Amino acid sequence: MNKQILLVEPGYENPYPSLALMKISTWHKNKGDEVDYIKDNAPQDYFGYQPPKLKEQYDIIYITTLFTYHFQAAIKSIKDYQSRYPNAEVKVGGILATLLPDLIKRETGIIPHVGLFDKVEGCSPDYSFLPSFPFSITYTTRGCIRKCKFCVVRLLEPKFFVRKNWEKDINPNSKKIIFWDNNWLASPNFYKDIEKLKKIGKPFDFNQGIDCRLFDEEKAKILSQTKIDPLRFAFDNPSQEGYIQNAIKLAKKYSGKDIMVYVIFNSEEAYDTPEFFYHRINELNKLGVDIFPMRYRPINSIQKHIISPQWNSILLRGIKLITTFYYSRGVIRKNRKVFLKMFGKNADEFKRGMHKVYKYDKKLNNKKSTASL
Ligand code: B12
Ligand code: SF4
Repeated sequence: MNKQILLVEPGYENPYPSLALMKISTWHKNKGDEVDYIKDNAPQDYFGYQPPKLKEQYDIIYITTLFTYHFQAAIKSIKDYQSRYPNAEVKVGGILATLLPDLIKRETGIIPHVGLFDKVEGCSPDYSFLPSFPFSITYTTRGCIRKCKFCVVRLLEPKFFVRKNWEKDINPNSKKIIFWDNNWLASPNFYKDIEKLKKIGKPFDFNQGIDCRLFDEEKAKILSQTKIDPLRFAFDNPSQEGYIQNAIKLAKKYSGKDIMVYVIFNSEEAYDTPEFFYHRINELNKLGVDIFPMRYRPINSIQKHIISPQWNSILLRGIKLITTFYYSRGVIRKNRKVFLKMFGKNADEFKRGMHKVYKYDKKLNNKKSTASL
């Protein structure tokens, strides 16, 4: 008999829908089951999503989880559906569940699914719940050949492997393809993928970045002939020193594409100091690229805002204020003059500047709160 399936995306804020649930949906629909998809607290326009009329009964309820700091929202959804559907089999999985399974069990009594769900890995996403979603989402590989300590991929996807036929995940109506590969350039299928991408002809974005240590003249040339937009790299740790500068120079030699570089900071690594942060953003700004500073989120706790031993709240607040209020959407744009004004000519000026911004903001906020009393 066909089963009644409910897929639940908890009520946290996330820029993209759950690819995991979209795959699980296809898997069940292929078996002839009926599937409803619910996004708790869905924003006003969630890609044309219309909440379904929930049924009296479901056989299986799949609840996904994403960032560890979404813990409260995830637990709330799990408990809500457990009490609303006491006879259903409630399954929980995803990134938070994989990283902190004991916490899920303690709060809800459910032993979550840990790691990838092999049966659905090969399924294409079901885009039908989100009629105005403008993208196709896929990945050509899973895992990563590197094991950076601050990154959780080594725990979520311990094996690096290639996914065949990713092209079947493409929604013909989509405007752009978004790839969530952790390290595409490590793929033995890189050249085959390029051929497929040229044939498909849509713009595409490897939005987790590509590895500057594996980027060379040939790849720069080949990528310049594709619709990759933008080109994203990362300058996270000292092993990328020299490679990132070289990759940017090569990319610029062959194309005028926008370049964006992620810079993680505030991790617990000994090298992750404010001085090294300044060094990285200064190097990148000198090379004329956009920078996306990315504050480290702990991978083994539900806290969002930790302050690592090398950092302090004043510097972190200063970076946040400048990148969100002076620049926009967290991106340090390439203008050199503005950069020097905002971040200074060296690490000492940078630190002093952040203190000034912090104090100024505090004064402003104190004034505001007195005014509102
Ligand atoms: C895509 C992605 C994003 C997207 C958002 C995703 C979304 N849906 O909105 C974008 C690019 C915006 C993003 C941003 C950020 N991200 Co991010 N992101 C990812 C990424 C690359 C893939 C996640 C994904 O969807 N994979 C595809 C699906 C199919 O896989 P999956 O979810 O694992 O699901 C599988 C299994 O878990 C299982 N499963 C899932 N659900 C369920 C449910 C049931 C019931 C069952 C049985 C099985 C099951 O089945 C699936 C198939 O095998 C991961 C890294 C990674 N490789 O996982 C980082 C990751 C999740 N991101 C991370 C971080 C830190 C961030 C940022 C906070 C970074 C920052 N400091 O700014 C920002 C947050 C921005 C914001 N405003 O929210 C960290 C999370 C760490 C943590 N502590 O939680 C990760 C793990 C990266 C890392 N290298 O450490 N991210
Ligand atoms: S190279 Fe990137 S994806 Fe791979 S382990 Fe390091 S941070 Fe994670």
